[in-house]
Parts: sequence; structure tokens; C-alpha cells
Amino acid sequence: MMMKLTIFVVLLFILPLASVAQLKVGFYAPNCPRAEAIVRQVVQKHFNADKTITGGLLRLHFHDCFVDGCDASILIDSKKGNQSEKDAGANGTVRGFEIIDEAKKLLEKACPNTVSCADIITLATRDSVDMAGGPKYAVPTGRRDGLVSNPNNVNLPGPDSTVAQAFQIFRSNGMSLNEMVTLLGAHTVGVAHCGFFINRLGGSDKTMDATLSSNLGKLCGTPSKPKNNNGKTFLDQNTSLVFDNQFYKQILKRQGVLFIDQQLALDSSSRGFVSGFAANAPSFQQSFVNAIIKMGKTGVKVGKAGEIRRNCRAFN
Ligand code: HEM
Ligand SMILES: *[C@@H]1O[C@H](CO)[C@@H](O)[C@H](O)[C@H]1NC(C)=O
Ligand SMILES: *[C@@H]1O[C@H](CO)[C@@H](O)[C@H](O)[C@H]1NC(C)=O
Ligand SMILES: CC(=O)N[C@H]1CO[C@H](CO)[C@@H](O)[C@@H]1O
Repeated sequence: MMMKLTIFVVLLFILPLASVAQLKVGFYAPNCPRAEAIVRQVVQKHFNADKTITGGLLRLHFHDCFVDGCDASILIDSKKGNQSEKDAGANGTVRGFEIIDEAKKLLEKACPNTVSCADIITLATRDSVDMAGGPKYAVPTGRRDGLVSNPNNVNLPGPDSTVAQAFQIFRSNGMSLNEMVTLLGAHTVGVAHCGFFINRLGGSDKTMDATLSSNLGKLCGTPSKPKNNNGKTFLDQNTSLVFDNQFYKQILKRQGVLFIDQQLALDSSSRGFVSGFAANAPSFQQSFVNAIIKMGKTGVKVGKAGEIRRNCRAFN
């Protein structure tokens, strides 16, 4: 009897807490009703000046979520004698930090200590996808900011991964192969620097279309004779700034810039997903919405975990 009562009382207290401590669409509506509008306004301003920010934000969101969960750990600046996640090799060219800073500044004015940096990344990414012609979607919020940022925790696939190698990392983050192929569709916008694909040039990788290889060779040189370390090119060589399914059509034509991108179209495990998305734009968009919302739930901190950072670049 006593036992049952105790269990009942414990449940009475735990159940409501458990249901509160979850992501939900419109999490800030009660305490900061303009939160999503403020983020959108900042993103719109930057997008109007530079349409490539969609690529920057998508990659920022991905790298944040796959390292210690979507908790803004990627935004922390290194300190003397203590490097942060940002300075890990894979993070070299991640960008978009100043957009998050600007939104945070306005949000701290409108509603101090309320909106997490992790949610700002998520919302800004969502808005920039829409602005680039991609799908519109409602995204759940309520993430809290993490208290750890450690380059040793970075375990992201490299550009020369095979599909199986990349999938190992996606699977360990709870994603299916279909979802991995879908999320790599984000490569429909954004750029890659020569260093990430130069090893494929000069005829070294026969899976790359010869004309593309020759054009990229003019930009980057060849493995034995590199030039222009800062050179960069669009990952989708056709509709480079539009969030569409053109990436899949391009890799079916051997126009993939990164080795992993091209492999998606060649590997028998992923080829079917690629042709499906290439042939059916709405199915890619729907799949992308589901997959990016799911990616945004990776290892999130909610409720009283973590903190709401005042400055996205430093722990409170
Ligand atoms: C196997 C998985 C992946 C690999 C190996 C990979 C690798 C890369 C590499 C090497 C670059 C070039 C970066 C540069 O030169 O600045 C890049 C860019 C990019 N990646 Fe990925 N990526 C992967 C998955 C993803 C996912 C899941 C997303 C988002 C959902 C994503 C979004 C982007 C975007 C948007 C860019 C362009 C960045 C910019 O314009 O600054 N990638 N990726
Ligand atoms: C610094 O070190 C601590 C303790 O090891 C760690 O938790 C933290 O995330 C590190 N990074 C930064 C940038 O402070
Ligand atoms: C580029 O994209 C347009 C619009 O989707 C398409 O009509 C065209 O065939 C594509 N061109 C190449 C070379 O892939
Ligand atoms: C821009 C940036 O922070 N690049 C760093 C990426 O990681 C390598 C290896 O840790 C550093 O040497 C770079 O400075």
C-alpha cells in the first residue's frame, strides 16, 4: 500500500516534469514571443547581402549537432591553453558565427537569459533554407546550451569517406542511410575549398567528369602541383545558390565535387535514394524537413540541463 502510494506520488511529480522538459514548436511563445521573428529578421538581412549564408548555417548546424549534441558547443571560442571544438581540424572553415552573435545581441535586449544559442542556430538554419528556395517548416525549440567544447570530441566524417564509413558515424547519431543521403542534399548550396577535393584532380579520380576535373584543376592545380589554397567552388555546380534537388541530378552526371558526394551516386547502398530524390523534388523536400528536424534533436539538453548563454562564444 505504502509502496503503491509512493510510486503514485513519485509519478505525480515526475510525469509533468518529463512532459515539460521536451522540445516543442513555439517554445518561446510565452516568454519571448518575438524570438523567432527577431532571428528571421537578422538572417534576412544577411541573406540579402550574401546568398551563400545558407550554406554556412547548414554546415554550422550539422557540426554542432554531431559533436556533443545540438548545444552550441561549436560557438565557444578557444581560450589560452584550452582549445574549443571550433578549432578542431574538421571545423576549419565553418562560418556564420557573426549571424548568431547578432541575433543573440538583439534577443538579450528583448528577453534577457531566455533564448539559447543552440536554438538560434536551429532557427537561423531553418530560415535560411526557406530564403534559398527550400522548404518552409516549423521547428521545435527549447534546447539549452552546453557546458563543454572540446576538439577531442569531434568525430565527423571526412570528404574522402566511403558511404559505409560516413554511415557508421551517422548511424551512431541515430540517423538512417536514407536520412544521411537526404541530409547530404544540403550540399545543394554552399562551397568547398580546394584542399577538400584536390586529391581527385589531374585525372587521379576517374569517377569525376573530365570537364569538371579540368575546370577545377584550373582553380586548384593538381595533387602534385597545388595552387590557390584559398580557392573554392560550389558543391552544386549548376543551381549553386538554390536549395533544390539539383545536387542529386549533378552527382548522377559525375559532377560531384567531393569524393563522398560522388560515392552517394555510385555506391549500390545509396544509389537508389539518389535517383529517387533526383526524380522527385517534393519527395526530397519532405524527406529533408523530416531529417533536419530529427538531426536537430540529436543529444539535446532540455529542462534544467546546461544553461542559457549570455554570449554565445563563452560559457556564463
Ligand atoms: C558524410 C557527411 C559529410 C561530409 C564528409 C561533408 C563534408 C563537407 C566538406 C569537406 C565541405 C567543404 C567545406 C569547406 O571547404 O569550407 C562541406 C561543406 C558543406 N556541408 Fe558538408 N559534409 C557532410 C555532411 C553534411 C551535412 C549532413 C550537412 C547539413 C545538413 C552539410 C552541409 C554542408 C554545407 C551547407 C556546406 C557548404 C558550407 C559553406 O558554404 O560554407 N554537410 N561539407
Ligand atoms: C576547457 O576545459 C574544460 C575542462 O577540461 C572543458 O570542460 C571545456 O569545455 C574546455 N574548453 C573551453 C573552450 O573552455
Ligand atoms: C541546370 O539546372 C537547370 C534547372 O534545373 C536544368 O534545366 C539544366 O538542365 C541543368 N543543367 C545542367 C548542365 O545540369
Ligand atoms: C579557422 C580555424 O580555427 N582553423 C583551425 C582548424 O583546426 C586546425 C587543427 O586543429 C587548426 O590548426 C586551425 O587553426
